[in-house]
Amino acid sequence: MLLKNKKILITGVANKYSIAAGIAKSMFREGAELAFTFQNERLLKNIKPIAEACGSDILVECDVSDDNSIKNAFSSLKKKWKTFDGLVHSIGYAPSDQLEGNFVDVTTREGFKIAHDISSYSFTAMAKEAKSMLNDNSALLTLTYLGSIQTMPNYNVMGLAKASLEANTRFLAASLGSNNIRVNAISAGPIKTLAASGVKNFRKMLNQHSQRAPLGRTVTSEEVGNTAAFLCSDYASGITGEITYVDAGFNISAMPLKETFDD
Ligand code: NAD
Ligand code: 0WE
Repeated sequence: MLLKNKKILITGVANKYSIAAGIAKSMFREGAELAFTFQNERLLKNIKPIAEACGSDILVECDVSDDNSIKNAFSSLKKKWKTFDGLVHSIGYAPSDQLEGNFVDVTTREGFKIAHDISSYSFTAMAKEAKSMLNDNSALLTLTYLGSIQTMPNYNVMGLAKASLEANTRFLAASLGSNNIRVNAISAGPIKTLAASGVKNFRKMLNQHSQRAPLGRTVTSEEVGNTAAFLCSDYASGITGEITYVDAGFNISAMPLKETFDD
């Protein structure tokens, strides 16, 4: 029970395929008490059964594009939890027109602004509101992707936003270290979630991933969840400002596995 007596707030569950749902499952198994935020009413019906399965009846609306919504979310949470021990940020968004085509041709000022606002600034914004409610030995965690440091087709401005999110993780770690709050990120391999479902050639990307990754496969949300549970637990008390790859080793591999050359 890695997370016994830990209260953890989970953002970014859209449905059962969400990485945040895999994280919730692992954290609940490890004894954490959970609360959830949801982006809007439309998603509430998907999240309710997931929260219920994790023994939670704390569901608060939080649209991170709106400062008031963030403020209201934390004041609602405060009625249930005076203090808590962890926050999982599993939120990313860019307008769909930014995620298809040649980077320099499709990227706009507005698309750039939205991607960075929702995918990076929101982590700072939530940390700002959470700070006064976080206990000693708390942990913040966000989700990033390899597109922050390597190029690939179509990820485009999201890559820039993830680079910002990773720097954000380091600056938050430096900023909150003296409060004994750790801040880390998981860089997950590609997983078929709602955010991935509209992406062109996603199936082909999953195949490429399996061929190049040392483990010869993709990863699951539950595997990301297990690492998330560790990073938010006291077993990770010496880790902060770090990006941990949960990608079956893909990021260390420059070529497909030997076997794929043989045929
Ligand atoms: P998902 O669609 O299940 O989750 C994305 C979440 O972002 C949704 O719950 C959505 O409600 C939330 N969101 C978007 N705009 C928001 C707003 N304005 N306010 C509040 N919430 C908002 O997809 P996912 O793949 O689970 O994505 C979760 C995180 O994991 C994202 O940061 C994503 O970039 C990252 N990630 C995903 C993959 C992948 O391949 N699926 C890989 C690495 C990292
Ligand atoms: O971070 C992500 C998802 C990012 C994402 C996806 C969407 C699709 C729907 C952000 N915003 C939106 N907006 C939408 O309207 N991933 C790591 C998954 C992902 O997305 C890609 C990928 C991978 C991998 C987009 C293009 C290329 C690869």
